[in-house]
Amino acid sequence: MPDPRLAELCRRLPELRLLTEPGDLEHYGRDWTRRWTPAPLAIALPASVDEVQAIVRWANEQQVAVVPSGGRTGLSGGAVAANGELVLSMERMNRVLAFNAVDRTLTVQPGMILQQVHEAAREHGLLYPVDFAARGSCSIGGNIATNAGGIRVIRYGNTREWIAGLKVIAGDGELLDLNRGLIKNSSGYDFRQLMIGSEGTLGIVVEATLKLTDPPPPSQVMLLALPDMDALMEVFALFRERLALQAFEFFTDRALQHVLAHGAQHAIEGDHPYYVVTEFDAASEQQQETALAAFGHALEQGWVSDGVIAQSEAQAAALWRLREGITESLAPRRPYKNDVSVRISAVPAFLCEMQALLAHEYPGIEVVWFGHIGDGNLHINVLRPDDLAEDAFIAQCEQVTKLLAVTLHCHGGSISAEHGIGLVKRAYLASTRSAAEIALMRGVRKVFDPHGILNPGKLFAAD
Ligand code: 2HG
Ligand code: ZN
Repeated sequence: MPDPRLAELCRRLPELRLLTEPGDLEHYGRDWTRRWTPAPLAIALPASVDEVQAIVRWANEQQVAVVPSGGRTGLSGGAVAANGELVLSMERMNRVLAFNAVDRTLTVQPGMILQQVHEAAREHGLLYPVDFAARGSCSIGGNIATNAGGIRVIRYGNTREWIAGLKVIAGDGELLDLNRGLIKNSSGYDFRQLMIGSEGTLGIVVEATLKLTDPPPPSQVMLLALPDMDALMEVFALFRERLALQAFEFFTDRALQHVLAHGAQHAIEGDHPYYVVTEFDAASEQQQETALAAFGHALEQGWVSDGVIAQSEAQAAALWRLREGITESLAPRRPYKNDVSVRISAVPAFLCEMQALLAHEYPGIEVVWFGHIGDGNLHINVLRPDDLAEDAFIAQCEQVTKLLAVTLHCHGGSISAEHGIGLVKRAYLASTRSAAEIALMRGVRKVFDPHGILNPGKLFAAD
């Protein structure tokens, strides 16, 4: 017997592609967290703004919750549908709609894969600079929903900086055309910015106008081996001062071992506790010499134990793989993840406290650290020991996250730097945002989504 609500949806939108097979429900009902059992009502794959709008109107009338869905590469449960929701997959809305050479903007549909956005910008001799390891699978709509950051924030900032305009279907079904690509617009509240990072709780992005920029100058990629954390911060300060950095990423030896076991090729002999992959402008011989001199200075000071500069694009890609392959190499272990940030100036003190905390709270448990040290964002992946049941493991990790949240609070940091709050970090939102802010967030949500149908339970518990 078909669900009467779905029958009504099909009556209204006879052309809508709707999936209800168990395999599809499972596939579209989960993200990379793999912690919740997917249980959506159905999957809708709209092909137009009109269809999205009609679905949202139907959802309001039928009181069906809607989970907006992109590439589902999220790590915070933001795209999980485990409670009979309708998953609204944007994967068929995946085209470039317009390029404007004068404005230097690219207007795209939300289901476009990030890598295709990069390629489309490149075809016009320009760059869309937000970039990270999931580029081949994540969608631009999901990037906007989480204000995605990644590996080049140090140079280009987060997704937020690159959105010139958004078309959005709000929770009540209204189509909003936000900012329309304007650079200057001092006409009241900027709802475009409010939508960015709202994790699908205020509206569904149906079109995005992205800013593009000049392609980066030729660069070089360097892998460094370091003896300790203090050295890491010294090298960062030195390189930031002398070089034009495009990226400065770090990982520990533990992280490296996982990537190597996953097929990556190492480039430095011997055992070293920490590594950095950095990329910097190297258009001129002078810039290349400056980089070598900075490396030499770090070596003399004992901040760096060894290093290698990529001699070809293939070698640069191989060095990057050591950093970018970490998440994938750990994925089979389904790690418990923390994605935290502090101001760059607070990194050394925070790292010190966090190291002590984790060593104390996770004795005998493998903890893998890596991240975007250049912008204050650290990833902490905790691996479940074989002899510990999943539930007990998560309970232990949640206890530690509470302590971590307190430490973060003391340093003025954030419990989610770039993955979003979703379901995973919901209980800790109050460590980063004040009670007054959360009350306002709930109020804003009511304005945009009066019936609470958009991604309920994500970011904060449903009313
Ligand atoms: C990265 O920086 C991603 O590689 C994933 O943000 C981080 O897996 C993680 O914890
Ligand atoms: Zn990251």
